[in-house]
Amino acid sequence: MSSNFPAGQSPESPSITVLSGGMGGARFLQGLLHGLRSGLLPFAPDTTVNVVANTADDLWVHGLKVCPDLDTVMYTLGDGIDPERGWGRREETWSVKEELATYGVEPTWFGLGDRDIATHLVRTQMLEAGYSLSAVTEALCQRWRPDVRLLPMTDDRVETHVAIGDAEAPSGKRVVHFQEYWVKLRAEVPAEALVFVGLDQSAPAPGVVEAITSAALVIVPPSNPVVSVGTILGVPGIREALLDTAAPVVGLSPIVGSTHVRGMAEQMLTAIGVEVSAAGVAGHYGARTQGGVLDGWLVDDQDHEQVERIRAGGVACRAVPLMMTSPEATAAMAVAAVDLVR
Ligand code: FO1
Repeated sequence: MSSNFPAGQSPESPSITVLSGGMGGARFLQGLLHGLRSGLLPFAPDTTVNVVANTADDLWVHGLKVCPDLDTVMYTLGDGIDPERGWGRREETWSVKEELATYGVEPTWFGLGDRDIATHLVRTQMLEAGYSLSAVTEALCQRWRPDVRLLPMTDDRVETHVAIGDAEAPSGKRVVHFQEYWVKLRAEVPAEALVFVGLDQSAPAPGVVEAITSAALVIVPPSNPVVSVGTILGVPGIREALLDTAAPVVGLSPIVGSTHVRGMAEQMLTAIGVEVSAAGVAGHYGARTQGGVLDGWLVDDQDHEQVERIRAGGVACRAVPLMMTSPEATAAMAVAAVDLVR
């Protein structure tokens, strides 16, 4: 019954579903769409791409709801992103931020640009009027037209908090919001533990489970395996959908050599005791045949010696260039990912 399918999808039209964080996922999506729309992938060029995006980076700041990963995907695919920063708007100005700092209003360490603030004002007003985050995201995408169906992983409030050492604290620790850890502390102190506030009580947003169970292919891009993909997998019902789907699930390693390409995956993997390597992340996600999520895993050429170990873990594996240096290079990665599991 096509009524079981989300709007715009029917049993006939296959879709590709991507579980995405912010910058890494957005850059991968640029290449995937480039490859798909130019016929480089073995899918109809008009195949729908669903994006299930992480929302645990979200935070309330200056009374506004900020959704970094949703906005990074939306701005990147809608051609509004600042290419140098990789987040926020290009042609941005910072008058409001400067005025807030002059008032001495914290946090001064989190940069909200004037154009970006308009997005948060629209989102906050709609949330306060009773719209769900999914409805807000759909409305914002009417303007940005990102060429994907952008779905928050959940409409419920979930926040990643990080426990760090604090000599002054009686417990020797204090907990900060993920954004404070990443933006203010620059992830320069060890993350001793991660707390995913609200995650266990959250539910998949409308269309998320169907986007996974009705997909022809599910991709885990080189997003942060702990605080982006890990949080998506932590929403009750999403892991089950990945085990149920007839689609192959293929991932691309965010770790090349002994560290992340960008971001703070190394610190996050270390916080949860996972080996910081392509094979370590593959083992953390697990083979779908053994209750995990992966059927296939691409590693970078320089990690080719880990391929056998990953295959031994029940996951198909190949070493290819994994540097997303251009949409064409990223499209080649997407082609390799599809080839690995078809
Ligand atoms: N990242 C920074 O390094 N500094 C910032 O001041 C900053 C502000 C910011 C505002 C809106 C937004 O959507 C993203 C922002 N980011 C900033 C990036 C953000 O921390 C990351 O996109 C993710 O949360 C981590 O991947």
